[in-house]
Amino acid sequence: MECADAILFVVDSIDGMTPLDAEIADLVRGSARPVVLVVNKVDIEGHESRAFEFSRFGFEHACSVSAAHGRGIGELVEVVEGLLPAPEEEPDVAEEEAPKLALVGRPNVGKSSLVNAILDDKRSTVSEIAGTTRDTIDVEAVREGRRYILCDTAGIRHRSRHNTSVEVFSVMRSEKTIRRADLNILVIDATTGVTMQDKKIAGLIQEAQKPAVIVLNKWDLIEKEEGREASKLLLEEHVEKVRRALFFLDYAPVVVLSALTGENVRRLFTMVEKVREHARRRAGTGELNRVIRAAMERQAPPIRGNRRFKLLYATQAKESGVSSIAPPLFVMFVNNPLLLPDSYMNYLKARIRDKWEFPGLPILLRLRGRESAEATVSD
Ligand SMILES: Nc1nc2c(ncn2[C@@H]2O[C@H](COP(=O)(O)OP(=O)(O)O)[C@@H](O)[C@H]2O)c(=O)[nH]1
Ligand SMILES: [Mg+2]
Repeated sequence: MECADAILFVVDSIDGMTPLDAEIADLVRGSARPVVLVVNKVDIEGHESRAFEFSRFGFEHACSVSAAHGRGIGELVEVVEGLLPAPEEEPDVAEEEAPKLALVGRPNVGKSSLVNAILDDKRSTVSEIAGTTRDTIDVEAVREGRRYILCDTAGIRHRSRHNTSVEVFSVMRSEKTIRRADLNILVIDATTGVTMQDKKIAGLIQEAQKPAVIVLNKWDLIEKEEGREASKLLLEEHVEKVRRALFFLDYAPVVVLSALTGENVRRLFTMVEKVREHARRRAGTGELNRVIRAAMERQAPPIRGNRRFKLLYATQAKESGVSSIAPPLFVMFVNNPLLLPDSYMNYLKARIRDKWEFPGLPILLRLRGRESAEATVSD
């Protein structure tokens, strides 16, 4: 009790109150620690009344649970969270590591032009980074006191008749860049729209489960073609087309801009910051469990071989230090991870996204079983 931040005082509702319980209650009261009275073995709603006699102990916080069936665990976790000391202050933004923003996309979509547009922008100050790899050219940009590292996929300038091998090569290089990045900026040429190769690169981002923003570049050419006013009306349509073609990267917001004129480049950074902010957000355990339980009530998980999936509780994991823009990771403690199909995992992720949005971020959901050490991760 001395080294605890909080004490869970567990009693057995089937045995009822015993003299030993009363003794322990006195001990616990003298500990000067927050105490939660946990009345266990309340397996069904109808047994709630068994918990009443323990209210005589007079503890401020009490929960009835069934450890065997996972009943009331989410509520218990919520109560405990409320009693624990506040988490340590978030680190100062300025002290944070600069996120690596990779510009990826097929040749000639305007990646290097976009880097130059950022560097030319009065709001940026820039310095090249020593030790740049062969695959990318990295530069540091500072905007409004925030540092970023821009990784431009080095151009493949030599011409080749074996076009396809060059393309495969560039996709392979993209893969490496994508995995190294904290956030990928997938550049698409607005005049051509999404091509097969764009889809391949987008697929790599999705597989790598990386934060992403899609840039629809060369908008000045659409304006020139259609006229400024008319192109405004076309904007939604173009964005919709990109979304439909890259539906599997649905978490990535789309920013329309022109690297040539520099128009809307600022919006790209606003978006990157928005993604970063959401990466720092944490869903409260209580609310998360309510959202997931409501989703499960609306649509129950399928039964597999007469075994029913059971959720004990869910929580958002802390994964600090992994990346300055880490995707949100949720862990669900369940009876058996194998009982939940991927389609249902995706359903739950969609409900989490309805509630917390997480723009630009893939939602990671991990199941942890209590019957065995098995755990599965879904994309
Ligand atoms: N009109 C227009 N041309 C652009 C834009 N961005 C890039 N370009 C042109 O597209 C070509 C390829 O650009 P580059 O930045 O080298 O593409 P990268 O291969 O993706 O790095 C160059 O001729 C650029 O001038 C843009 O926003 N508008
Ligand atoms: Mg280039």
